[in-house]
Amino acid sequence: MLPDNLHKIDPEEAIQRVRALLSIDDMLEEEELAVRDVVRAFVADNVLPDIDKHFEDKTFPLDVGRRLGSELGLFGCALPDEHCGTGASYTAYGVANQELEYGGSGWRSLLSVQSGLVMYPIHAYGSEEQRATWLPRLHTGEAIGCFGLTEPGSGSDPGSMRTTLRRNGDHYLLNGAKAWITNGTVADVAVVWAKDDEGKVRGVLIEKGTPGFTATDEAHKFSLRASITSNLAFDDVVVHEDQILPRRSGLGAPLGCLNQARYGIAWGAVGSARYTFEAALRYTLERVQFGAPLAAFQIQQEKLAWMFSEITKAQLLALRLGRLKEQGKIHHAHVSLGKRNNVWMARECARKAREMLGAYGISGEYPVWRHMADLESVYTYEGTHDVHALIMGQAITGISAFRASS
Ligand code: TGC
Ligand code: FAD
Repeated sequence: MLPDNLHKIDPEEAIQRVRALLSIDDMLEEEELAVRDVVRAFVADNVLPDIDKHFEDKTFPLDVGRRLGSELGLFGCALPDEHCGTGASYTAYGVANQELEYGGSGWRSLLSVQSGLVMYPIHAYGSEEQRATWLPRLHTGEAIGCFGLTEPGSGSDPGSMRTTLRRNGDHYLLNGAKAWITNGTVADVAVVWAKDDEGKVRGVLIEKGTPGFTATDEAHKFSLRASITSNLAFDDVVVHEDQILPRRSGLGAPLGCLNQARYGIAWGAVGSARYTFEAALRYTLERVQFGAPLAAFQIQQEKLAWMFSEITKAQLLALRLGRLKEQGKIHHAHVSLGKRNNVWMARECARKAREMLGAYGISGEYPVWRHMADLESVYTYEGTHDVHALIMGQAITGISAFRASS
């Protein structure tokens, strides 16, 4: 028989109470709250019901994914561009990432890649013609894009890429390979980074079906299974001048895109952490061992208090980044701070939640495992946790520690 006071706690009521305690609603504008509500409803109706099945089957429902564009207008929504911008604030865009990653990291990946890694370079570095051709279709989700920077031999060090863009008469030839590319096999357009004859990094737009361009899916993957990850190969692909992004060259061009996507991840990770925190709270209130709900034991409460503290700090950090971005004051070291801290925090929350659920922590019935597995990719892509420490270290000290000294 349980003591009376331990019977009375309804997990759903507890979750509502904790959501109110975590709330930063009074720091958000009306439009930002409206975006949150619309994306939250979309996730409840269209993502949560079958994401675990997609994770198990290693599939992603792209037709539903396109609706982030056609119905919600999220793709590229914060870009100040007549072809796609909706006037949404960067904070509204961040909040959308947070709500999507509550559902799953693969859903936030779709938004990050499409908006930050495909639409941003076309908007910021593209010609007027390239912008008019691609941005409207990418905005509605009619077209899907991918971003090819990483190669089999070049990950954290993209400056060592081997893909080349060589002049050949009145055109160029693209040769090389890209690895671990989100949405590579389904993309209508690939933004590919390659070195030209002078060794300068250039961005080129390659359409699906171009002769010499092939894409295949990554076969063995235990993380981000409900997301498409591909390898791209380029064998003497003919590239015309109008496919090259004309307004920026050098490694800073792709890195500028990463600032956009990393910003979205800093917000998204908070959503994932909220999911695993709520799962742990629900489980420990329901599960009775040694005559009481697990939530009544001090060790479990300490873990919940840790998650609550870190989620609170992380969402304040994300909001700070949003406001800095809107004021044009953000430095890429701020973005590294947000990506690094918030993904670390979400990964720790997922691990704690998994252990708090005991055996159920590895079961698809309580999908904490899926978040935990997906966060291993998020911790690695868009710059690993340690690479972001080095980026911040360089900003703090003025000394680059990327290369081993001889
Ligand atoms: P370094 O010499 O430091 O910099 C080269 C040039 O780039 C400039 N720069 C930046 N510009 C804009 N934004 C940034 N964040 C920048 N960081 C550096 C820099 O000023 C310099 O410009 P210039 O004009 O002097 O030439 O470069 P380095 O060779 O020492 O390398 C360091 C660096 C920054 C590349 C490394 O720290 C790094 O970031 N590595 C991580 C690579 C990465 O994040 N790859 C991500 C691939 S895309 C992906 O993962 C998508 S996942 C998608 C999904 O969500 O599903
Ligand atoms: P490495 O660079 O080989 O690093 C291995 C380890 O060494 C890491 O722990 C790293 O922190 C450490 N390390 C590296 N350099 C240093 C250093 N100087 N000092 C100390 N430690 C160091 N890429 C794209 O271009 N487009 C995409 O759409 C894309 N999507 C992805 C989707 C998924 C699911 C995954 C897993 C990856 C994706 N990537 C994508 C690739 C991703 O960006 C790279 O995996 C990432 O940049 C790390 O590169 P790497 O895997 O080659 O690791």
